Amino acid sequence: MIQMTLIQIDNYGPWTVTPNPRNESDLQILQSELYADIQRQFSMKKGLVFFTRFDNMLAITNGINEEDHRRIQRSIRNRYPITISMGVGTAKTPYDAQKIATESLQIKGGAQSEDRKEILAIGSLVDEKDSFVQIAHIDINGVTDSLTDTIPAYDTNFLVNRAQHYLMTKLIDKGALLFFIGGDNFMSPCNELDAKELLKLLEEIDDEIGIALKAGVGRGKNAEDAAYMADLGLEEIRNGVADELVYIMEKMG
Ligand SMILES: Nc1nc2c(ncn2[C@@H]2O[C@H](COP(=O)(O)OP(=O)(O)O)[C@@H](O)[C@H]2O)c(=O)[nH]1
Ligand SMILES: [Mg+2]
Repeated sequence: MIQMTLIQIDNYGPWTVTPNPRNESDLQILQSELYADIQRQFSMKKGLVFFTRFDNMLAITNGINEEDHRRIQRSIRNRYPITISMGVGTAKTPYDAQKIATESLQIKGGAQSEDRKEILAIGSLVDEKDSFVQIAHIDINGVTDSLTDTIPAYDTNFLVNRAQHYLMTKLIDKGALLFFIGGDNFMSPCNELDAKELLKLLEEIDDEIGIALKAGVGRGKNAEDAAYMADLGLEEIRNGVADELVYIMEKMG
């Protein structure tokens, strides 16, 4: 079972334009500082946050309990001009976990409701014995030589974005999510997806749009271990140790 938390800024839309529209650069600074802050706090408990839309972030939070979530909310309230609400859900697949997390929060009020403030809506929390996270760290082959050092920066960015869209489209059918994490890298929380299915999907994308991908897959009891194992798996492929496009590594307990 994977546990996911939706983190949502309360009433952010209205705040950005009240009393007058705030400078976009200031909003960008607020959003990126909030992301870094929330990442730091969840990572202390071995969680992992994806910036997603910045006003809405999704995190893998296996092992993080109610009081841990509340402490983060209080700390943000004390230091920022905004507050955050959270929804928590657990399921066999990451897609279903974030769906439950979202629904738990949605029934407590809208994102732009003036009455909804610092809600913590827990659908469910994962038990230690059932805790399992699988993450694929997916990377585009040879981006630096073939793109970054060769074509205009914006064109590379466009291509990375296209790869992301294809990956998201195929992964969602398997109950898996996909997040851009920088450079030419993506992370996919993908409990329940087996290596064969992932390999097939990467090969399809290469056939369809000519973008060659590889993936390290990590498994663990929490996001930190799973992501680290995924990184190690990817290194095996990069170093040519694993003669495959998908390589799995595990650390349970
Ligand atoms: N967030 C993140 N970015 C990475 C990671 N590894 C590489 N990158 C980024 O991806 C770029 C390309 O790296 P890499 O895929 O190793 O090189 P390639 O062989 O040219 O595709 C780097 O310049 C970084 O910006 C990683 O583990 N996490
Ligand atoms: Mg690469």
